[in-house]
Amino acid sequence: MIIDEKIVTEAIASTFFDKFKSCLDLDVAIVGGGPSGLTAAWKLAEAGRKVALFERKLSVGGGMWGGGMTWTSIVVQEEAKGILEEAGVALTEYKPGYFVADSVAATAALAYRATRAGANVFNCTSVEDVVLREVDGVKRVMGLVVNSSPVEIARLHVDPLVLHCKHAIECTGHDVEMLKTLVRKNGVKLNTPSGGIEGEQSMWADVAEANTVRHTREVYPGVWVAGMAANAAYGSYRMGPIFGGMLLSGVKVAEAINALL
Ligand code: 48F
Repeated sequence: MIIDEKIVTEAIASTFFDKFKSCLDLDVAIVGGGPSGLTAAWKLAEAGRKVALFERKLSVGGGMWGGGMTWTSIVVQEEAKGILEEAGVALTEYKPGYFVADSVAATAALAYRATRAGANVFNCTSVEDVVLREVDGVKRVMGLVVNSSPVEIARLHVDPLVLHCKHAIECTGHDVEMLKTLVRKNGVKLNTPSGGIEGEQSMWADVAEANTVRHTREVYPGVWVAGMAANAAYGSYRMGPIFGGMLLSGVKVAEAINALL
């Protein structure tokens, strides 16, 4: 076969734009491709929902690749180990209740399961704003405003593009970036004790892990928080490289949204 570069180019352009066009009306849009976002994408796609995940960086995986301090092992507790096993990740019990996995294998497995289940992943794509609508006197987030990450990094003056969704999941981690934009630009009240973003506290792994799952919920009409963003929104602690809460949070948000669709 003689390879024609034009056909390679055409294959990329047409399949990518078909994928993008098919995502203009989503069941669920996920912002951030760390462990919580990838798990939510996997479970929602597996349930047959139209889902897309937008990740600013070239690679999905967020803070999971690097284990603890770049030492590439992660720990999960008993309640979450089944999620990694289901994804095909090998785990060993280090001490009773503490299960260890290779962080690269775990991240790759979540990304594979999400995409294989049918989630559309757009890497190198930054979410810079949300779409708001008022329905029956209640404002609701109805979509995302996205731009190419290189455009954002180079600070080029290029307008973004927009897609609609029934539900958006804020999975941007410690920075809780999408929620901050929603509050800063619109002065809206969130479903939190203060009505604003409570902010993340220092390290307390035990409490933080339970709270990550407890705080996974709808924080504003149309917007759900999961993973570290749930702790930042509702004011709980950080937990470092134990990842069970992130995985369980991804499953919880997927199940909660799936039940509404
Ligand atoms: O931080 P991250 O891994 O979030 P997570 O799923 O997991 C947290 C853990 O990794 C770790 C921890 C657990 O033990 O404390 O930190 O809650 O992934 C967040 C992803 O969101 C992307 C960012 O690049 C990262 O990959 N992100 C952040 N802001 C945006 C974004 C944005 N505006 N648009 C698109 N992606």
